[in-house]
Amino acid sequence: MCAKRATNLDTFMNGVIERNAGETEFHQAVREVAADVIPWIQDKPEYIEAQVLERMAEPDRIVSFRVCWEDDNHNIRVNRGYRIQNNNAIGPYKGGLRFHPSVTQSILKFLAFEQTFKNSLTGLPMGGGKGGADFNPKGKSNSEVMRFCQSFMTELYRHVGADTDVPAGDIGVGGREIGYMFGQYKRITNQFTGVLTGKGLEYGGSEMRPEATGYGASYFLEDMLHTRGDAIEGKKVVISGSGNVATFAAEKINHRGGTVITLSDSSGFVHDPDGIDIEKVAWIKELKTARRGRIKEYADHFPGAEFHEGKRPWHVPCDIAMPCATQNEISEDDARSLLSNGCTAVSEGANMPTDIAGINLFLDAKILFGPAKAANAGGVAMSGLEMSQNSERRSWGQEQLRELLRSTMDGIHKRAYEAGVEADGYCNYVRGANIAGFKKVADAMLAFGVV
Ligand code: NDP
Ligand code: 2IT
Repeated sequence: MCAKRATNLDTFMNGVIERNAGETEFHQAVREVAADVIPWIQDKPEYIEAQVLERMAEPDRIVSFRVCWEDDNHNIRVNRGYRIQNNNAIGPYKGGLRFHPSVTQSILKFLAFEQTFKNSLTGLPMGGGKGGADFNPKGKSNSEVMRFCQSFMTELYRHVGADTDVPAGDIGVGGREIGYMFGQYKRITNQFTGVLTGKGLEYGGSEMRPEATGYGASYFLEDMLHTRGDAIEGKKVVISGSGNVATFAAEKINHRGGTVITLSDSSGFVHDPDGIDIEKVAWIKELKTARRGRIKEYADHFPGAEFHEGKRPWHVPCDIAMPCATQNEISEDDARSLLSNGCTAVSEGANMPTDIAGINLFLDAKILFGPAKAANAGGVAMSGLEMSQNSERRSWGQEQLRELLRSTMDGIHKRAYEAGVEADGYCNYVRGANIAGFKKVADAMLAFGVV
């Protein structure tokens, strides 16, 4: 690794691929950042000599462990749990936990790497981490989920802490799972600390944390539109997913006078040309959280809506797209179809939802493209504010937090805009977010010397 300094993208990526064989999602996330950072550091030898990018692409620590639990039929089940502690140069490791059968080390490494830049962009003192397990919460009883979460925390607790590493939710980890894990952490350590965020309001959670990612991605979209003197009002918006991020994004788009025409889950998408209004969004939230149902049921319940099995929504004509489900859900073909149908803005609520070829098409077409590490940073930013409230042992009011979320997203937009605006006035927010996110972490690492 020492011989391959970050002076050339291919040489750098060959090293990353060799050391992380088969971890394609991790390669993709690193390549996307390196493609912007390597040209930018060419006239900044301090970063090249200190091998800062190489160090950022090598997690500080990877913890992997067995999680045993007993299902309702008394079968013993075995899953694999992880925590990737990527970088704590600017604050304790911070990032979500994902419970999904597709979870691998590669996926969590890409997420922990991205989180490092995202957290830096928020302006708050948080390092980057991510974790989770290949556990599938779908179809499991509450008792099974509780036993899994307790077993998971029985190992994780020794690696985390309010000043060390503060996990939160992600796919498959919401309020229910955070509650079970916090309860187990408290039971094992006999300490009530801010070790997790996304907690319930009764036990140290923050107002606005559930809303923060989806609302934040809509605010980022709004900030991008404002640079062109435009607004969300009157726009047709295609959204994927129907979980935490998607439903709160849909709610905020409605507040701003936009029309949401699709939502989805892993079985397919629903298209409602009349618009998925606030009442319908509330119905979906109840369906997906309390009843743990499928989006297909929406089309049975609301006349005029159609369910498209096994399909993604990107071929439905729209003005704006908000991918809010999972990684690589917008392929090059999907991006082409969005562009040819007139889409002029994309705000990524999910992490790495657009593949590199898709991103390049959007940038070449010079549409407004808000990359995940900027657009969805509202969630982790509100987690940072939950940490502050926990440290103070006080809870701030909803109105104050609502304003803080809005101003934090403005700050993220400003940092990405200033580092990404080009000579012709077009803003490449991908480059802006990568460079602004990199600089703060890199400067902290330089201050520490060789560690
Ligand atoms: P949820 O578990 O609440 O919802 C996930 C949604 O995405 C569900 O509708 C789910 O469908 C769908 N989905 C998940 N995996 C797939 C897949 N492989 N193919 C198609 N659809 C899929 O998660 P969140 O809303 O919290 O997370 C969504 C995205 O946002 C993720 O990329 C996450 O990393 C990102 N994110 C989340 C933040 C947060 O604060 N929660 C913060 C920043 C980013 P189904 O029900 O069928 O599984
Ligand atoms: O991807 C993300 O930013 C999250 N899942 C939220 C992380 C957090 O610590 O709130």
